[in-house]
Amino acid sequence: MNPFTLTRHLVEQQRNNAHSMDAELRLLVETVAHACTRIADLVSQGALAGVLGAQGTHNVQGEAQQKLDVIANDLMLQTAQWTGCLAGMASEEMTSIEPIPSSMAKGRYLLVFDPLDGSSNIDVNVSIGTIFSVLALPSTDSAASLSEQDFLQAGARQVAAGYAVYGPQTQLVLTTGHGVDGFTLDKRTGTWLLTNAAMRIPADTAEFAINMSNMRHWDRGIRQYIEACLAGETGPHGKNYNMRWIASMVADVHRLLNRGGVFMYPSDARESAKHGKLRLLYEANP
Ligand code: P6P
Repeated sequence: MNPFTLTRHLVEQQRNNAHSMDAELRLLVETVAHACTRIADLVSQGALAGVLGAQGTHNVQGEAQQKLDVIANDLMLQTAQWTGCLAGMASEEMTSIEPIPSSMAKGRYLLVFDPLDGSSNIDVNVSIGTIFSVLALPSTDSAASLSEQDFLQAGARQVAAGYAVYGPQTQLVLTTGHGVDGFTLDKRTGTWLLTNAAMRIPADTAEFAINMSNMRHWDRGIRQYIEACLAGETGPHGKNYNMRWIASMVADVHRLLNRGGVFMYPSDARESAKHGKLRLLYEANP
């Protein structure tokens, strides 16, 4: 059998969509997928590789960084920076943008990523993931004087996006603008194989994802919606629901892509959460 690999999928997408997908974007997506392969290996080793526990530092959001957060971040930088596809990178774990070293070839893309989403789950062996988003430089002359402003683009301007989820299987779900496709890592060969072509969120569902412990802080409208879900078949929705909250957005969203549902992290009355918790560039947009 000729397996349908990520490489073959991207070559066919480039052939069919040459106007929106060039060889550099194909190489960049494959390189990000390779970085996820390496991150998956370290995640699966955990204590055996000495990568668990806190780093002793905090990220720009003020969150305690885990060792694997920093390792995954550095892995992504080292794996992607040499490709000649990028003008720069930015991530949840870095306080400023990361231009490509002057000694390396540059390209017209920007890579934004959360190297390890769901860090609070690392040490208790619950699914976590890597989220990535690819943007194009807003203009060719931006490359010479790259700034944060070049990264602050609307989600609709992404040219590719996706995530890897490190769970019972290691899966990669991505789009280059032509549908969403899922791949499973064959760890024996280090190959991503197409296992979920043309993924679509099911129209019907019986699950919602929200952190219920924050309920007393929510706006009235959010509370009413969730109370209606909790009322089940005796309430306005006329059906019973399950609640799921993994505290790894990647894992919750992956379930939603497969089984339907809604993921919510609403802003609330607390000063620390009044703008919500999910970061636009490398969580919500991708
Ligand atoms: P809480 C992980 O840090 C994250 O950004 C998302 O992946 C996750 O859904 C959320 O935070 C969990 O937040 O407040 O429930 O721990």
